[in-house]
Amino acid sequence: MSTFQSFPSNFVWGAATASYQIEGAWDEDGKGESIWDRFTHTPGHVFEGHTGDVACDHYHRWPQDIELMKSLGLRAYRFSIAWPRILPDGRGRVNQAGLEFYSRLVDGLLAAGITPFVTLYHWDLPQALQDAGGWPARATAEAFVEYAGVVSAALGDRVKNWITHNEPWCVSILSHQIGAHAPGLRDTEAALRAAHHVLLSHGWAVPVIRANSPDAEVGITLNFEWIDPACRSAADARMAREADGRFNRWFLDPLYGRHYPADAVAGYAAALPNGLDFVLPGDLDAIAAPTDFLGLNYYSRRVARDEEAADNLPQEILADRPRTEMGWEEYPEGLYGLLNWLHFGYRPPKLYVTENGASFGNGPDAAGRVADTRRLNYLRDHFSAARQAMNNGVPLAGYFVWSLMDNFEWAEGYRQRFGIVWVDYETQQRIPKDSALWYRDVIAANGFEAQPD
Ligand code: IFM
Repeated sequence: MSTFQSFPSNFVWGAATASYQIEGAWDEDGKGESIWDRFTHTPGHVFEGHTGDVACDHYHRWPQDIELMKSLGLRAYRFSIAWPRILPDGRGRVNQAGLEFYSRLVDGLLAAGITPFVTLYHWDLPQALQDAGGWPARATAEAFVEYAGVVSAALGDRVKNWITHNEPWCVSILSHQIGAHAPGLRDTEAALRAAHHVLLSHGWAVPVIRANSPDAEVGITLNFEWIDPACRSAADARMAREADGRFNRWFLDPLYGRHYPADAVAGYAAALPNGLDFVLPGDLDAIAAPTDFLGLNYYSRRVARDEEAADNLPQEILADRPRTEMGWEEYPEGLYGLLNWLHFGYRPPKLYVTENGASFGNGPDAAGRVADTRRLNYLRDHFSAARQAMNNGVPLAGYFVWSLMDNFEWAEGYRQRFGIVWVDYETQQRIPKDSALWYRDVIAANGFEAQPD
């Protein structure tokens, strides 16, 4: 019996990257400093002091990279714009050279028959705005709207798919509470202020982008974890609910007009002595601006476990699951669960998987082949999960593999490789891995064998 999983003919098969992770050219052609330039240039933040100064040198090699995408048959390419290339000081003076770089890239993609999906903010805030208070300051949300206006006015005639922000959880909590990403703060209240201003800037920018880019579709990308309690104890169930509130619903609920979730607000009470005083009248309406799609980034699930509970499972029995080299559990069922939950619970008009992929370090063998079988299997299992959710009526319109090529993996530097294309950082040679060649065939056939011989 055939197990061929076919997809709708207009399904958007793509791959994704982000500016700081691939471009390099960190100080060329009038670009201003970003918080990631500052963070990586300060010792102690990133694995072995790696930086994005050169990265994949995509700033200079983009024509070849478009050829690479074409050779894989990609229908769409999701990339982000480096804000400080456009507005080196965050606001005010526009750097035409920066706009021209992205304009050429967009033209090149369109000429190759590849639809550009532009993310406006994938974490490289101009350092000048950080110096003025960064995302915890409301003025940064105003600056974002100015930036979104400049970019959408310049590219909006050709770019018709816009993502305002990538992963507000990372921008706020990971960067301002946990301190693992730029600007490296450890302050929960600042993190929640940052989260609010990121969401607010999204809501304010939506009508501006629509005005500048007629017929465009506009959305936002959140990162989700599927969260399960470790066992059926009440304590674990509480932990799972709390993690879901902080990780998923804190961002999702306000976008869909439901305010910040009351249980999570209560859980943060100690960190918020002044409550949600940063939420001003009108903000929640602005954040809930109707969008055309929701982007979902999915990698793994989290198992919530109350360390203190007496009736809890021992930690060891939870550890025995396949994991990627990031230590993230491979759990395609979580993607299925999340797609159903988002569709039936929130009803976005359309969904995209804007990122999904896995870090495995396999490199070229003597013949130059990169046999990344585990990544290929990971992708196939997750595509299958997505297809199953679509069978339930989930309006999934496309899927972007993370990532087109190996690149700078933030605090992990270059030691984690998420690409379907191998990058030799010494020579900048690109080699499509087995997963890329398989993906090329999936796109060509618009589907795949779920259980290959
Ligand atoms: O590399 C990142 C990307 O920038 C955002 N989402 C998760 C990826 C893997 O960690």
